[in-house]
Amino acid sequence: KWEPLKGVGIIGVPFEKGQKKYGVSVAPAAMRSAGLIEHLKEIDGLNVVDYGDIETVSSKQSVAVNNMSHLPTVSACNEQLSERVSQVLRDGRIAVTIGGDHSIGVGTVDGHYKVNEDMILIWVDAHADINTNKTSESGSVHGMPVALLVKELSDYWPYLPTMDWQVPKFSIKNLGYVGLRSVDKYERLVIEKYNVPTFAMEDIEEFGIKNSINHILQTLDPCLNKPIHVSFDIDSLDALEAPSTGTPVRGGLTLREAINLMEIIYSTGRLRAIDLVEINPALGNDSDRKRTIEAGLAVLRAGLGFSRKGTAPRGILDLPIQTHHEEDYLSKAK
Ligand code: 4U7
Ligand code: MN
Ligand code: MN
Ligand code: MN
Repeated sequence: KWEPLKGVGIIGVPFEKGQKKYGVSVAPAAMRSAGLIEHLKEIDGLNVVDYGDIETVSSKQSVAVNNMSHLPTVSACNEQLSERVSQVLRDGRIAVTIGGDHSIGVGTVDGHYKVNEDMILIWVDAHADINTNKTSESGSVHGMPVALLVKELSDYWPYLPTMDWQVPKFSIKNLGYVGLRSVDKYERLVIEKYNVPTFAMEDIEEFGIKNSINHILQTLDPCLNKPIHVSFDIDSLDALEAPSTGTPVRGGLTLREAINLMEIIYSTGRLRAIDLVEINPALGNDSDRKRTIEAGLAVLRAGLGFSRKGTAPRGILDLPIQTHHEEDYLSKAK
């Protein structure tokens, strides 16, 4: 079942219609110019293929669903994205998707589910993103992706024009949360009703990040054989670590905790998809922007096998021997 992985495939999603602020759509370009591909290629033995960006176009369809902004446009983007994620996974690569706002989680998880129905989903976020259009206070779809995906909530939605391509089949029993600290009342109701394994910030205080993620993995996948999808919202990090994001909440994960979380998930050998969303390079000053992008890169690298303790060169058992050629002396003397 676990054919050897060929490496990773990168997908950019310059999309921001799932929320109201300008700028999240610039993140894939900002991450690429910060050296995303080069940094990932530096990870020992990792083969990286860039699958490019999803074309995001504003839908001409004018159907409007109550309290759900830009649904046709969100839907069109996700339909393409789902296809692309499936493609990357079928190519034998880990699908790494760079958002974009978190509404794109609909497409990434749908695309993963279509390739492997066994998948489990770890939603790392300050927010639960499990509102329906009836419970949302904002009408922004980036607060609704989980509710759109899970089959148990399908009866709580009206018919959604343009969304026929997406049939919610993923079970809420395969979902876990890490990092929550801004949960709406009805979202909490859903978490309790379905007993979703949830490590909110206060739970992470109590158990630590390592026990928290291990508990979720154990609960969702006791036989330790299911593919893992991590949907990582940069606002799960403390606002001091990742200030350039649309809905920052203070008191979040440290970068160390997030790196450790990703290292632990990587070490299972079963991580098959990572979404990195909600980085908004248009918010904050240069230093905020730089810090947020660097944090995102560090999270990705940890999830793809970068080791903080270093990696010795492959197949080499000793350091290079000194050769006292004349040229060496000459070049050193210069
Ligand atoms: B994000 C919110 F009301 N719950 O639904 C909502 F607090 O993808 C926030 O996690 C959603 O950044 C945040 O609008 C969406 C709000
Ligand atoms: Mn989110
Ligand atoms: Mn969030
Ligand atoms: Mn946000």
